[in-house]
Amino acid sequence: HPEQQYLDAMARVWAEGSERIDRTGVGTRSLFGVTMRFDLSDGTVPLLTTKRIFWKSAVKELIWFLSGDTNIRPLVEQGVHIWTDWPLDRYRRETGEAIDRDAFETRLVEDAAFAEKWGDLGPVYGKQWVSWSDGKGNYFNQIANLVDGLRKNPASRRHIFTGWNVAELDRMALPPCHMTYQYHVADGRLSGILYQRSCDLGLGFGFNIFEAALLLRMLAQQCDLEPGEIIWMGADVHVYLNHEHLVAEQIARTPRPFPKLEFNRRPDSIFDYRLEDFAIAGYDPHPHIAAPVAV
Ligand code: DHF
Ligand code: TMP
Repeated sequence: HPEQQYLDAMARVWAEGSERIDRTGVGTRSLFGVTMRFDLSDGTVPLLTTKRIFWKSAVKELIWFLSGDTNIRPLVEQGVHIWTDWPLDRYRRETGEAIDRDAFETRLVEDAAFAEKWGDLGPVYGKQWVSWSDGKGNYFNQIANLVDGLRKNPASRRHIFTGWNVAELDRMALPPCHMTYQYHVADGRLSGILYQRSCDLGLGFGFNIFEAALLLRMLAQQCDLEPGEIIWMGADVHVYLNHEHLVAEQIARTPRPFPKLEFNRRPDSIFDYRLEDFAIAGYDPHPHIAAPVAV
């Protein structure tokens, strides 16, 4: 089963990873340089089955990236809480106010001015993907250029977009983790590589690999190509020390078949997808396992 690649990586990082105190202070075990490959040609997508992944949240996050937005307000409005901890942390640090998470989210939704001031992550993914600035008034839509390039010059070796804008890193709440994507067309099939500089195997990975596969399927649909493979290359691949229960439980489970993704329509452009366009069929995961996120 292709999910075994993930379970093996988890077990190996836990058993052999070098232990260090990381930026968050939680501590991790980490290995450097891990590769996984997932075949998408049969219509399946790598949505983990050894623990439920809230895949609708992942779809909403991907659509939010493509909208160019970097403010978490629209995510919170849609019931997606995965980014709340970072603006919340900044708010608490800068105001000294001991606001709880729910109250902070309520304020973001109800108060537009508050959300503008406190809900923004800085020039993260969305900004770099669709309106990378050269600082001289020129903006680059890397995603539109990618689609154009795949259509007009499929054999190119330059189908790349990246969030790693060196000039703006210091203004980002977090520098991009899933940072560079490259695509390749062969025999009418689209394949992709995601280079992830830093990977939280317990929490982030399940979202990151699924969204990379979704994006590939969307690009294939827009460019009239068949899906090939999604290849994942992780650099610092780690498990947080407070995820021991997650590792133990998850690697003891047997993976079930990956679900299939179908599109309910063909949107006019890569920027017009909505949640209702995605149909995930046959997703029958083991139960969710809660684990704390290191901020
Ligand atoms: N920091 C760290 N330490 N790990 C991350 O994975 C991470 N990911 C970020 C931002 N910073 C990060 C953005 N993506 C969750 C999933 C993805 C994500 C952030 C958080 C998460 O907490 N997932 C839980 C709960 C999901 C939910 O409530 O919907 C999970 O069990 O999947
Ligand atoms: P870092 O910036 O110090 O590397 O910390 C980022 C942490 O967040 C690290 O544990 C990796 C994790 N992460 C993911 O795994 N996937 C993601 O999509 C994001 C945003 C973060």
